[in-house]
This record gives sequence, structure tokens and C-alpha cells, in this order.
Amino acid sequence: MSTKTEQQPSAENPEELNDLKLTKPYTWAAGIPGVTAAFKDIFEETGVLRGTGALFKMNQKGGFDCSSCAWPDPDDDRSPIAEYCENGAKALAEEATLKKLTPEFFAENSVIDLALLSDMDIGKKGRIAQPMYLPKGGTHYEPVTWDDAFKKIADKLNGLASPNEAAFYTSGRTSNEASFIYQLFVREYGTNNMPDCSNMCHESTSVGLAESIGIGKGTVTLNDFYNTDVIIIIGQNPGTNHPRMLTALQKGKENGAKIIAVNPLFEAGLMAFKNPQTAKGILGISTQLADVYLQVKINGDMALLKAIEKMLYDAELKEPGKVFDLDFIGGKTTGYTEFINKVKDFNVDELCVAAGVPVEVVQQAVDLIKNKSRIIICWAMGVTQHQNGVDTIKEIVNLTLLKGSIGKAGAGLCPVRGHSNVQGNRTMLIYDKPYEKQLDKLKEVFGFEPPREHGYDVVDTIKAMHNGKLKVFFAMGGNFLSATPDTGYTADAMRKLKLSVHVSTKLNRSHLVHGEEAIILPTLARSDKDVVNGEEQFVSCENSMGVVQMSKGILDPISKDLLNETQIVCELAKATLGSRSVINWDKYAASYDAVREEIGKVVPGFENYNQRVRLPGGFYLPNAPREGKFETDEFGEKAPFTITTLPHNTLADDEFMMTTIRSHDQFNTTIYGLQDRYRGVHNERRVIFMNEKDIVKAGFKAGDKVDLFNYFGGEERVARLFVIVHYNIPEGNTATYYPEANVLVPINSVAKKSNTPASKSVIIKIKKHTE
Ligand SMILES: Nc1nc2c(c(=O)[nH]1)N[C@H]1C(S)=C(S)[C@@H](COP(=O)(O)OP(=O)(O)OC[C@H]3O[C@@H](n4cnc5c(=O)[nH]c(N)nc54)[C@H](O)[C@@H]3O)O[C@H]1N2
Ligand SMILES: Nc1nc2c(c(=O)[nH]1)N[C@H]1C(S)=C(S)[C@@H](COP(=O)(O)OP(=O)(O)OC[C@H]3O[C@@H](n4cnc5c(=O)[nH]c(N)nc54)[C@H](O)[C@@H]3O)O[C@H]1N2
Ligand SMILES: [Mo]
Repeated sequence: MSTKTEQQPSAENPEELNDLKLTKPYTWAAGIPGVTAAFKDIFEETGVLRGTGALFKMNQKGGFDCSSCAWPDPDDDRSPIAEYCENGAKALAEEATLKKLTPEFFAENSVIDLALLSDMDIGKKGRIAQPMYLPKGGTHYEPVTWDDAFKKIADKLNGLASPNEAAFYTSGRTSNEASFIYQLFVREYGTNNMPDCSNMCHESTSVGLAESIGIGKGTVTLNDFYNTDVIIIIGQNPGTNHPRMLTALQKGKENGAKIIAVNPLFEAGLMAFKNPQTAKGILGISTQLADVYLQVKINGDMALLKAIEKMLYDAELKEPGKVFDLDFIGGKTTGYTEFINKVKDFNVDELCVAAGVPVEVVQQAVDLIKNKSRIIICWAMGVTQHQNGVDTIKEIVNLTLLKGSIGKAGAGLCPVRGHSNVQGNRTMLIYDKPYEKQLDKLKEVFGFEPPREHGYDVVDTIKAMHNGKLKVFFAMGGNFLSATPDTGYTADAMRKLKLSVHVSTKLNRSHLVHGEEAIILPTLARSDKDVVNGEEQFVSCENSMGVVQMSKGILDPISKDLLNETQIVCELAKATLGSRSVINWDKYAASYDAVREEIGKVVPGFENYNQRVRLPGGFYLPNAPREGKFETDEFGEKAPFTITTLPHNTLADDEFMMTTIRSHDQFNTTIYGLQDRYRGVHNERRVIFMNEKDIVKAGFKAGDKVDLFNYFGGEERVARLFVIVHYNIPEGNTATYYPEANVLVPINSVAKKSNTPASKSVIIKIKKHTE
């Protein structure tokens, strides 16, 4: 047993860097290196048979849904070989691993010893195989029975002065069935404190779109990509984070579409694609993707969109009725006159300077779209994670409305979601601000009075932990500490808890920075067989385009001591609520069909859920804007133009704007390896990408070791030991990897209205590294 008494570190904090190796950044994505990298990982972790068998079932009808991203599967012609990508294969390798964490492992490794490891090394230890408990003052997790674990949690929950002293987090992998049961328990227990990963992800999208088009989701289907004129991709790196999207882009290009990329970095997967699943790709023949590449400054997107609108307006003046869709504007929108009066006064030159893109290059993009209306606009974290994220999304909608590019084939809005069921979680009522009518429905179907007061989202949860208002934190998946902003502040917050509980597949830092007592409950992963009462069951998920599909794991679970997430919630509900509950939890623990039956009664669009989810390819949820119909709270059947303001991204001489991005070798806080192959960065993640001129101006050279500082709100945050990499990024801008740089993201720097941490625009100072 360890006798150490010092506190465990809040974040990864190495004393030495690895031997960084740099190679030339790629100008295309996927192809053979992608495939070999994927197979190497999966065979190493799982063995040949377990690995290949599972890969061939991934994203096939009747197989399991890849847990790596929410990109949809083709409705009809799925590749007979495999509908997976390199990063899906790595995600599978990570969860299908044969390594497991036994009670002996936890007896040998103290919490502090584990916390001293890197995030990658923590994650590579293996799957959690039995419930574990860390007593008050304990140094090591100890095995605990399921019954004791539920009793300990129930006692704590029942001992609180109010249910609002507990919060229940969800990460986006949880199935529809488990999510629905989870929120049902939390609401019967009595709180809406349901923060979820969406709060840090596409919340700006959900808020912005709900207000402007009446639904917080995208409007396109995969088929729209195949027959469209222009695809605009803003702040998204599909080559790494949604590789199967490249196949759709390629198909679109083959049918004549043009692509416009908007990104401060030249990302390989936006430039060209060698499809590893076609003969051409295997021979190394690539499809060019972006026709115009707009290298914006970080958060220059708003200025860019406004410049484009003004240039379109000027073109419309020259060719009236040929650029704007006046019928659409007249029939389906509101606020046009006021909006266009503002546009008239925009100064294109100033806007292009603010965006960081030369006018001539913006003009090329405008020329591609001006006489087209089959336009799809895609976006992800490069747009949502800024203080003005909601406004930028509304500006994207403005552009779409001017062009009438919504509610018709080959056109529409495409926020590309992250976690594979993050969109489904919200549809299943995982939300801290539920609508009255949803709560009324729960009451009508189940017969209890759900709490009406809105709960805490992620940022408010952290603050409430910090100020002592929250005492119990329960997480359904995820890695709350490492995924959230301001790691030091959040760690302090988590250490103030009475109890922290994580339902997890793999060990992560959130298990190691814990409350007074802590519990880890092990669960099945997406690829695991889910057998209940001797019968193999399936769950279902909703992808980024609103298709609900079944997912059935095929691998034998690593341990007999795992419960599925629904069973965990049902047992916890019984232990906590006992005879107070009006719900038959055993019925739901025994069968997902029984859960789906109830979802069909509560959530619109899920009628006959059990029949329809069994159809090959699943079913589409209703989506009014896709049919050209709007229904907003404020403007009825019209979609409003929104007047937004330009952000002021001013920096002092010694300040830089930092964005935090994903490497090619990670899934959020799970670090697969140290290679960011496409960007040519190998063997080290603690790098800061800088423009060559900035490096010289600041008196550094590439390869120098530096410390990064942030002073938001008068407080100093520091992330030590990064190495400078010279990279093609706009002047004044820098990039680092998430989660290593989360230490610097201020808890109070959030998007207006969505409260999403502004982790893509962090102002930093860079100083020479000191020990
Ligand atoms: N393999 C893999 N797949 C994943 C994930 C993963 O970690 N690994 N994560 C999943 C999740 S939860 C999500 S949300 C998605 C995330 O998918 P993405 O949103 O693609 O992920 P990020 O790496 O955060 O990067 C966003 C892109 O925005 C650019 N960018 C940064 N700042 C700005 C800006 O101010 N303006 C513009 N225009 N661009 C900017 C970056 O250069 C980068 O190319 O991927 C999902 N899929
Ligand atoms: N600076 C910065 N911060 C960011 C971002 C950024 O771009 N920059 N991105 C944000 C975004 S978009 C997101 S979505 C969040 C992600 O935040 P989270 O969703 O909280 O983080 P993950 O790393 O995806 O969670 C990984 C853990 O989930 C558990 N897990 C995996 N599969 C399952 C499962 O099937 N069931 C259960 N119960 N557990 C499972 C494993 O134990 C694993 O360690 O991070 C956010 N944080
Ligand atoms: Mo995400």
C-alpha cells in the first residue's frame, strides 16, 4: 500500500517531453496508411479474430453502430466489406481490448500513482471489470458488490437536503433506451440537474437553430450530399473526426459539387481524399476536395460570413432575382428588410481583414455560390466553441435563407455531431432545460410530478460543486474532469463532492480526481453482446441526420460482472426510491422493448418504435424544416433573419489567440497514440502550433520549450511544458491539443445563450519554460 499523502495532480503534468518528430503535413487524407494504422491497432489490442469479426459488423444493418462519431450510414448501398474508417477501428480496438483491470490491479496501484500517469497511459490500462469503491481517506480503490455500491449511492442521494444537491451527467454514447430510463429516474428522484457533453459541444447549434428554424438539429440527409452544387465546411476536420463523411464528399464531387473549406489550418481531409475502400483509392488516386480554401483567422468566421453576404448583395443588385431567392424570402422568412439594410452598409474590405482572408479569395467562394441554391453548410466545433458561437450559427442561417437553401433536395444545414448518440440523448429528454410539454407528457404517461425548475448544465454544475451546492455527482460515461474547461478549478470542484460516481468502460482521470468517496460502475460498451435473461438484446441510436437505427454488439463481454447502463439505472432507482417510486423498474431492466414501448408514448416521432427500429436501416425522425416548414416559438411559421454583431478579437502585443483541437490519434479525452499523422506531428502532444513570423517576433525559435498562460478574469492559469511547432496558421493564432490545454480555458469564458465553454478562442501569453 502506498503511504504517499500528497494530493494527486489535476491534469497531466510531465517533467520531460518526448522526442518530437515532425514530417511534412499531408495534403490528402485516408488511403493505405489509414487502413494499415487501423488494423495494427485493432490486432494488437484484441487479437485477429475478435478484431476482424467485429470490424465487419460495424455500421452494417443488424450490426453495431460505431461509437466514434455520429456521421450517418448510407441508407441503401453500404459497402459489403466494411462501413468503418481508420478512427472507428481505433475506437473499437480501444473498447474491445482484452486487458482488464482486476481488483489486484487496483490493490497494486494507488489512486495517486495512477494519477501521475499520462492520460494515454491511464486509458491503455484496460477495461474496468467489476464495481470499485474508494472509501473516505482511502488510497486505493477496493472491489465492492453491485448491491453495496447501489446502497452507498442511494444512501447519499437520500441523505441530501434536496435532490438539487445532486447532478447527473451524460456523455454521448449512451443509447436511446438507457438515456430515457436515466432521465426518468433522475426526474422521479426530483431534479433537472442533467448536464451533458452536448453543453460543451453542439449546444450553440441547438440553441441557434431552435430559435431560427424551430428545431435544434440539422436539415439535410446523406442523399442531399450526392446531388448538390456547393458544400461549405466551416470549422470541422472531417478527415480525422468524421472520416466516413469523405466518402459522401467524394460522391458529391463526382456528381459536380464544389467544396469551400473555412478553417485556420489546412486540414488534409479537406484538401483531398484517397478512398481506402475503392480500387482507385488503393492505387493512390485521390479526389480533390476543397475548390476554394478560406484560411480564416480563429473566430474570423462571422466577419467572413458578413463579407460573403455583402458581396452576394452587390451581385444581386447587378442581376436582380438571380442571386437571392426572393420567393423564399417573401414566403418563408421574416425580418429581411431590416437585415438587408444592415448588409448594405457592410464594408467588404474591413470584413475581409477581420476574417483574415484576401478579398479576391472570398470572391472566388462567392462566385461559386452566387447563382446556386443547392448549397449545404456543414460545421462543427470550430464554430460552436466561441463566445459568439450562437450568433455565428444564426449568421449561417441568414446566408441559407438569402439563398433559399433549406427545405429542398441538395440543400440545407448540416451541423456534424460528435458523439455517436449525442443527438439521441437530447431527443430522449437528457436536458437541463426540459420543455413544459415534455414534462407534462412524462407526468401523463408515468403518473409522477416531474420537477419543473431548470437544472444545471456543465459549466453551472462545476460552479455549483465549487461553491458547495452540489454534493453528489453521477456520470453516465465520459471523462468530466478532462473534458471540461479550467481543469484546475474543476478538479478543486470535484474534490469538494461528498460522492462521485462514474459508470464507465475504461479508466480515466475523472476516477482519480474524486469526491470524499468515489465509485466506479463498469458497463458494457457498444460492441459488447448485451444478454438479458438469456436473450441477446439490441439498443438504438440517432445519428447526425435524425435516423434512428438499431445497434447490436457482438463481442463477448470482458467480464461476467458488467451490467448494461439500463440495468444500472433501474437497480439504482430501486435502491434509491424504493416504495416511493410509481415505476416498474424491473420491467425495463428486463427488456429494451418495454422501454421503447414507453418512449413511443412520450417522444413524438417514435410511434411504433419497436416495429420501425427493426426495419433494415431504421427510420427517419420528423424534421419540418427539411420539408420547408418552420415553426419557431417567436415567429410562428416564418424563419427569422437575425441581426448579429461582429466579435472584437483584439489582442495585446504579447497575446495570442489559441484554439484547442483534436489530433488524429484520439477520441476526445481517450488518447490512442501520439501520432497526428496528417499534420506531421509525431511522438508528442504537448505542442503549440505557431506562425513563423510570430515565433520570430516573440523571440523564440521552433523547438523551444514554453509555458502557456491565461489571465481571464484576473486569475492566472498556466499549462507548463509545451514545444513550439512552426505551422501554417494565421498570424496571431495558435493551436494546441485538447485536453492538455484545457487547464487554460476559463470557466467563465462561455458562448452567450448556450453556455458552451469557448475552448476555440482562448487568449494566451507564451513564456520561456521554467522548471
Ligand atoms: N477520431 C475522432 N473522431 C471524433 C472525435 C475525436 O476526438 N476523434 N470527437 C467527436 C466529437 S465529440 C466531436 S464534437 C467531433 C468534433 O469534430 P471537429 O469539430 O472536426 O473537431 P475539432 O478537432 O475540435 O476541430 C474543429 C476544426 O475547427 C478548426 N477551427 C478551430 N478554430 C476555428 C475557428 O475559429 N474557425 C474555423 N472556421 N475553424 C476553426 C480546427 O482547425 C479543426 O479543423 O468529432 C467527433 N468524432
Ligand atoms: N478544450 C476543449 N475541450 C473540449 C472540447 C474541445 O474541442 N476543446 N470538446 C468538447 C466536446 S465536443 C465534447 S463532446 C466533450 C467530451 O466529453 P466526454 O464525453 O465527457 O468525454 P470522452 O472523452 O468522450 O469520455 C471518455 C470516457 O467515456 C467512457 N465510455 C466510453 N464508452 C462508454 C460507454 O459506452 N458507456 C459508458 N458508460 N462509458 C463509456 C470511458 O470510460 C472513457 O474514458 O469534451 C469537450 N471538451
Ligand atoms: Mo462533441
